Amino acid sequence: MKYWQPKYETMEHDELRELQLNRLKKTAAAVYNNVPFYREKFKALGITPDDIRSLDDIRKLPITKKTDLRDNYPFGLFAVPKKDIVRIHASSGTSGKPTVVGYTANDIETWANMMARNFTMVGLDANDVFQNAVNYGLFTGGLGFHYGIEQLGAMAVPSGTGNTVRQIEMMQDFGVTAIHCTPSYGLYLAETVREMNILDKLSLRVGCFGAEPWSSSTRKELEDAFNIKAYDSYGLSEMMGPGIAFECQEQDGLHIWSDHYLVEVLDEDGEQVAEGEKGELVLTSLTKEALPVIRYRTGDITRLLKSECVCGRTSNRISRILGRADDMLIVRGINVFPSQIENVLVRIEKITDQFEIYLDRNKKKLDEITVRVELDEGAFTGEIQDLESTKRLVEGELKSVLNIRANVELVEKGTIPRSTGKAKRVFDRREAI
Ligand code: ADP
Ligand code: K
Ligand code: ZN
Repeated sequence: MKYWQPKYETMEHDELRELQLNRLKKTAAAVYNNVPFYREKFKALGITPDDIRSLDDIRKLPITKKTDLRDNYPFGLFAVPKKDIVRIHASSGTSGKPTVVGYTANDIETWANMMARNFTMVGLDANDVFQNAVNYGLFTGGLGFHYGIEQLGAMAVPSGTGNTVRQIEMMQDFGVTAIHCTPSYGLYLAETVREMNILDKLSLRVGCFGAEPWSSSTRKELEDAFNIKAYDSYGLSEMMGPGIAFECQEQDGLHIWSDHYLVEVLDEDGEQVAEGEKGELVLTSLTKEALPVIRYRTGDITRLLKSECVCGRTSNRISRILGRADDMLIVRGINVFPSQIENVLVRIEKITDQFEIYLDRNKKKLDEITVRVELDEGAFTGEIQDLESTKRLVEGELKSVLNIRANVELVEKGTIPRSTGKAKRVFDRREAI
């Protein structure tokens, strides 16, 4: 089987644009009628959903930012009654609270079909055994992939993260043919496979890697180490989760599903860039029911590519993600905003509000985050125990907000340079993967 939903995947351009326009009108009406935040925004701009007459009219619509989700935490942007929500997920917010996203039963079905499209696109089917080695729970990567694997009819192995040797045993024992994880964890798995010297006992054919940026040299490394084809999987919670854009077997850009999303790539002034130019990916959901989002600034830098592709799919295509437009860091696939860290630190008494963030890659090729903080004068009694307990307190608070472990390094007050302008707080010492 070549396509999962051929009607939509190969839809002729004019027909696709017409479908997009109808869906855009419906989405604009849904947010106008059901989400006070958007109704206010429309009013302030002096528009109503009736002003959408062509796809170009997207420019009339308001922009949505991550902070808008935070300001309407947790369910304020939902467009359906709570009883119609069957699941929520969450991702990192810019500070304090996470960003909560919701799904109706139809949304879950749409998402599962989108994932099944992706899997079919990279040559998987019901015969495959698919290990999903990412965090289950509130993150979208676990259940998002899981439902797609089941939709395809393949065998899901919900291994989650951790215990690398056991992960590899599972691959071997269950005859795993496809795996999903972050590219950096993929590199570590690959190294462990090499050490265990069992590559010839594995049946892997396909790897799907995402949640963080990676390069073509990492692709080569992963493909050689596992003897697989490695594909880039892109997504974000606000637009559903992973799988909204995915590479096909050409491995030359990602198909972004145009029947579900309207794609814009904008420059800093909010103008559409020319095809092939870099800009920020801005997405409008066209079919989401629970949380329709208009012109969402993803913060991700990409290029719009020609939509024609050898594989026959007619969707928009984008290049791999080239960077971020904001200060968001991605640590082990998890989004981290310096403002989240700042928010934690200012609430803790024994330290000053000066801090620095160091990012490194450890021997296992996994990201490590170290936060250097200053002890406040008078907070230190001279007891080592006291230092230990302060360090543990800060580490605990950071862990609960960031969802990943951060090392804390305590330094004397005055050690961190005070800046007169914008402080340089982040020192990313990781090599690109
Ligand atoms: P996910 O679990 O899919 O990472 P989040 O909403 O937590 O979802 O994070 C989304 C962000 O992760 C994106 O905006 C992007 O910055 C980053 N990201 C996700 N997939 C990729 C990818 N394939 N390449 C580069 N960055 C990615
Ligand atoms: K991420
Ligand atoms: Zn293609």
